[in-house]
Amino acid sequence: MKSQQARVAAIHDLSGFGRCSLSVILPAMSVMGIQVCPVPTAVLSTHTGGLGDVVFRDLTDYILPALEHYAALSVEFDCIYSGFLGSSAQIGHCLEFFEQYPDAMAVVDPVMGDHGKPYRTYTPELCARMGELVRAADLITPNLTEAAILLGEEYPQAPLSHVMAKSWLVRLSALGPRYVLITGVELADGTVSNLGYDAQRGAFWRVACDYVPVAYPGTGDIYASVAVGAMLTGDSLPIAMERATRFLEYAIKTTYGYGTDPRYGVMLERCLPWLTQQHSLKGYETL
Ligand code: PXL
Repeated sequence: MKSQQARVAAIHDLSGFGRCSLSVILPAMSVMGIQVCPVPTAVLSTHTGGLGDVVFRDLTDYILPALEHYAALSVEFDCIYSGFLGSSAQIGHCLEFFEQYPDAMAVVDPVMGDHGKPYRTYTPELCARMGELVRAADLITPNLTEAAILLGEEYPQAPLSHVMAKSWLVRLSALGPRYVLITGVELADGTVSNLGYDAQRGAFWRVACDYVPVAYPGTGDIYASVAVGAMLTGDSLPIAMERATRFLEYAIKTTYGYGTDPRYGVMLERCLPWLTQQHSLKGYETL
């Protein structure tokens, strides 16, 4: 059963409030014309970023039966995209998804932490096993915190030189993935940039972001889903990176202008139509 539209299995949590994970991935990719099939790893009342006592229901025992059902139906996927995982056993289940669909693009957003710290539910064991998943990926989208954890490096306290940034990209790709995207990197040239590397072409890219003095949850999920959605609909890597970066700049600035509680996430609903429009994207640079 091959569909005309790209079809993605998204193995992420479903957080009811706070605009992250499946709650933002589904609308963002859908509006780009991609069919997203959610495979929830856990159901949470909110994200884990400062909204109090989260109600958390683990769905570890759901993932493999769901995979078996899709295989029995001969449903095909163009991409398997994993994100926030609720237990270390789920790493193995994601690997089984990748094995069942060897032709699908394997995307791993190695969700583990932000701002130099792991998220509350991410144990050292879960972080260690995330490396296994990264080895099986074609494309990974860590933020700088996650890149440091994957490389066993300290979170950088000073801006990264271009040489260091390139070395991190190459070392991450040496773990397995052809494409590496690192988000939110403060570079020594004074910019905060999203970086990209295509190991097959030996090509390094960067897209500089406008700085806004506030951090919203879910922006990494939106970045990864728009960048992956753009690649699945034919964009080159640097254009996909730029589309995702420009969209987030727009969503963050829209939200910042209203002064809403940052823990509630970006006002995605107001901004989604941007993703249906043509934009002239020519702001990427080589790194
Ligand atoms: O956006 C990453 C993310 C996804 N899922 C949950 C989270 C977070 C970040 O805080 O808490 C449940």
